[in-house]
Amino acid sequence: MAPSAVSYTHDEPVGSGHAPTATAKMAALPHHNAVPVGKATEQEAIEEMAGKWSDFKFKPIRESQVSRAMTRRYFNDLDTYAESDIVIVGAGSCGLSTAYCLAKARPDLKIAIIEAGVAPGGGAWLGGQLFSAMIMRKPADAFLRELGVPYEDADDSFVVVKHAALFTSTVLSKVLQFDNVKLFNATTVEDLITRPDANAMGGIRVAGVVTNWTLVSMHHGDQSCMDPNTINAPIIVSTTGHDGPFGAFCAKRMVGMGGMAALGGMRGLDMNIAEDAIVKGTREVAPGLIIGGMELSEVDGANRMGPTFGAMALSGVKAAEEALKVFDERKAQCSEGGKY
Ligand code: AHZ
Repeated sequence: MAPSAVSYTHDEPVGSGHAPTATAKMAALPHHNAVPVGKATEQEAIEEMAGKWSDFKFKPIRESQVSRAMTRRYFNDLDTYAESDIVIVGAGSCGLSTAYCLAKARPDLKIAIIEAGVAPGGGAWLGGQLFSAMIMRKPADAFLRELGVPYEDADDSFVVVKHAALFTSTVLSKVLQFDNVKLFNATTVEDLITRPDANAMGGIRVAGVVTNWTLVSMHHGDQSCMDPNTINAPIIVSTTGHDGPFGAFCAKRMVGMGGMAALGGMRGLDMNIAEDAIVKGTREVAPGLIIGGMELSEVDGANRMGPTFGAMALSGVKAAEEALKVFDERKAQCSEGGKY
């Protein structure tokens, strides 16, 4: 269970000209001891090493043990997640929030996250214009409390996390601790798996993703024939952000295949309109494909909100809800009579 968040307020008189100081200390989040899985030897506490560095020695290892310890697990994961229940494309603030809610609600589902970057987190490592603080408009502070992220209750309308990286590292670490989640980073979704569907626009529904190492994906122009890999899944949640070198990927691909109408294109910045619209609009845009976060602004022609992140968190909460609403129906459609 997530540790409870502690918020802090400041008691400087408004307009005193001083930066607000925390009266209650920032919460010291409990640092749980790591729990080893498959404990092989007696554990040593770090304190026991103190002052004994001249005799210090790591346990012996052969290089192939390291290679096998990594590759066996990775290839086992590729095998396990080749049939996933839900694939989340993009591990930005919206994708990670979606993953947290889904993994917590349904420990029985296999959830794969595909992230093009080496570092998951998307645009949520900094606030805005490379500043540190992350602003979340209320009521998205509820998600911070759920995660146990400390924040400053600065105003009636919004709260402040002292560094965006505190939010991102916390949600990321919680997501990765769920047994039913696998993050494949440095991996790009470069196409969608589709199936015929007479009732859907363009006659197709989405039934999985086509992946490749991002570095390979980036070199299709100058290296020939580098075929991809695939993951079958009844639900894809796409949160690839607004248009850019990688952004809005699934929306653009669906439009290209006639599975969705032309993109509305992200509009200029209006925080008030944008955040409500993204949360409310998060939905299944085509059978099997849910779009949330800023990718949705490209679909709906919604405004951008810039450096305020409440909508990304709550769009993730809603994306998870929408996914679970249609999961059973899409899974039945994708079972294909056990034929393929
Ligand atoms: O690397 C991308 C990023 O981490 C990843 N991604 C994009 N295309 C991908 C693909 N396969 C796999 N084809 C892909 N991964 O998706 C992630 C998107 O994260 P993000 O932070 O850009 O999107 P978000 O919707 O979670 O948050 C957007 C926050 C805002 S609002 C805003 C503005 O109004 O200007 N700008 C940002 C960054």
